[in-house]
Amino acid sequence: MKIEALPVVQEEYQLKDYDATARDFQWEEAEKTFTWYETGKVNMAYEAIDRHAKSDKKDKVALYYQDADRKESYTFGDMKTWTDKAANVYKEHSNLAKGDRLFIFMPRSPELYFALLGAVKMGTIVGPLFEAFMEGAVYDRLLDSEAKAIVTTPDLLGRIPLDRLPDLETVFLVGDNIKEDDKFIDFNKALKNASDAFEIEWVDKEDGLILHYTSGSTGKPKGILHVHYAMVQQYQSMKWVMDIRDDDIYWCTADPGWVTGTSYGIFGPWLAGTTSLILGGRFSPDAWYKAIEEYKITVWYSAPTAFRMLMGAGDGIVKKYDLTSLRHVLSVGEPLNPEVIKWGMQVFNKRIHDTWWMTETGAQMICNYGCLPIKPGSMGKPLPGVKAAIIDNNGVEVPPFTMGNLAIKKGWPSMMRQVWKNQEKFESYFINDEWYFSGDSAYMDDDGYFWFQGRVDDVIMTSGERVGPFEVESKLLEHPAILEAGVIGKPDPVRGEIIKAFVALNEGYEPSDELIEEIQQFVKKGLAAHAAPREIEFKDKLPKTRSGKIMRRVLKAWELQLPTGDLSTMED
Ligand code: 6R9
Repeated sequence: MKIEALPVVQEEYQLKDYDATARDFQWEEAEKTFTWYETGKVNMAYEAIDRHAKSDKKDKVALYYQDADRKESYTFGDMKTWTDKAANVYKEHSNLAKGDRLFIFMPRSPELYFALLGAVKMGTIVGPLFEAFMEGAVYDRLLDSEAKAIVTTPDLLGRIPLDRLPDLETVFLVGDNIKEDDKFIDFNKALKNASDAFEIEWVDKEDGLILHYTSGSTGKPKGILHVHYAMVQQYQSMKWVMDIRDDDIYWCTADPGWVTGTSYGIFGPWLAGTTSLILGGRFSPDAWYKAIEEYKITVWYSAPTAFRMLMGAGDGIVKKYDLTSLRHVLSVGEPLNPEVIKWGMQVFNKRIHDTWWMTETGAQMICNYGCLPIKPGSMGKPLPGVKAAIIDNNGVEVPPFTMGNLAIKKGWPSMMRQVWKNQEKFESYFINDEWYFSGDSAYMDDDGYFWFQGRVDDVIMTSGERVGPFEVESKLLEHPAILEAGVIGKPDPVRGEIIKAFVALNEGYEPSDELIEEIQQFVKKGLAAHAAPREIEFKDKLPKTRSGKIMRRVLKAWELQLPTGDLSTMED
């Protein structure tokens, strides 16, 4: 498939010369940005908040918060006050100490951000949870990490099986009319009464910061631990990938239950001293476009599933809003279909910059930069300082255009440091103590751009041909009838596997045999005969994670009538 690269559209980016920087850059240079480089005193919350509160950024807005009921703003000075108070709340009302685990289980609100950064100031390891988690998911995570405290709301309390969590000593409740005792503390009341003077806990660069649980295809979710030092890469990528500047108004749409909502919803932007919007509540095209218009968002980080939903809402609604403030639009979480990039060019007049990374990598790894042309459908090139390659199962690099394991040379700054209490699992990610195996399958072209194909276990082998499900899904999405598509390999006695597509239709389209035939022809003509799905099944909605990933393993389990495995991260 011939793909026209979208050219660079603007002259000046902070990353000016990709090739030269990729050749010469040393992480040591990025470390010099931080006060600890000179003082030796490290804490993520100091670098993200206190440092700015002591500078001329004191009165700059750090956080705009808005949901259906609240509309507030907090300067870096305010953020220092509230996070110091939160840290004092923990100090007064619990036995939390450095290295202990505190979980946060609540919808987005300013208090969530105070609670999280306050805990970081204590040297506590924070475990953020999606508010939609049900009891089983909450239990697994709190038990595995031996959590000592949790910040939650009265509404969610019923999903925390307190009697089965012996280590959980303190429950901070964010809400009204809280009945208090030794275990249950009224967080808002305590916050109001707490002193705003807190001696921050200095930690080691390699001390634990955040614990994100992520599900594999089998087994229990694993706790991925990141350390304070991750700031080096989170900050640097804000500059080079997000191209963030002092006067930007930045909006990351991700929930902090997902790594994107912490690395780039909390740490990254505030390390860079950025004004950041947090929009609470549920997705709605009107509310989202209105937020861009009202806050004059300049840099916007979202996900393909959200872009596809906006696309599905139609162009009529786009025209109601002024979106001209947008300067830089980025995407993460799933492959970014060329169709979506085309739509972005039409409605925002902007290229959407794809970024690839994982919970385990802690920060962006393979990205499209302002200073480089974008090849729609490609994830882009490695962050300067990061070495990515396609390797075979023995850890040997393969030639361009050969599909293989997407791997990263061990040792980038924001790399996970542990799988909680599971050294064996941690080690299983690495080969020859040299390469980190992402579990994604991809190829590299002769310009050094990487092209995602699917999770290694999603790649389809049909009549001896390897087919990446993403390519087929992208082609399916170009068909006017199709809103969402998920593609799997279905075992077949003759062909090894055949391609089966699950599709959800746009409004105004009905399932029919003619439509199946039409879609098959569409993929055959547009992509390749062997890539056309032999079976197509219509669904109202596809199973997705809360971060918007189509759960191909669930489609596969449905198809084969197998158990679906851990579903705790699936959206409602
Ligand atoms: C940040 C995040 C990681 C997995 C990853 C890959 C998929 C993420 C992608 C992408 C294609 C991109 N993924 N970004 N696939 N193109 N730009 O998403 O972390 O939730 O741990 O997921 O997501 O399969 O391996 P996480």
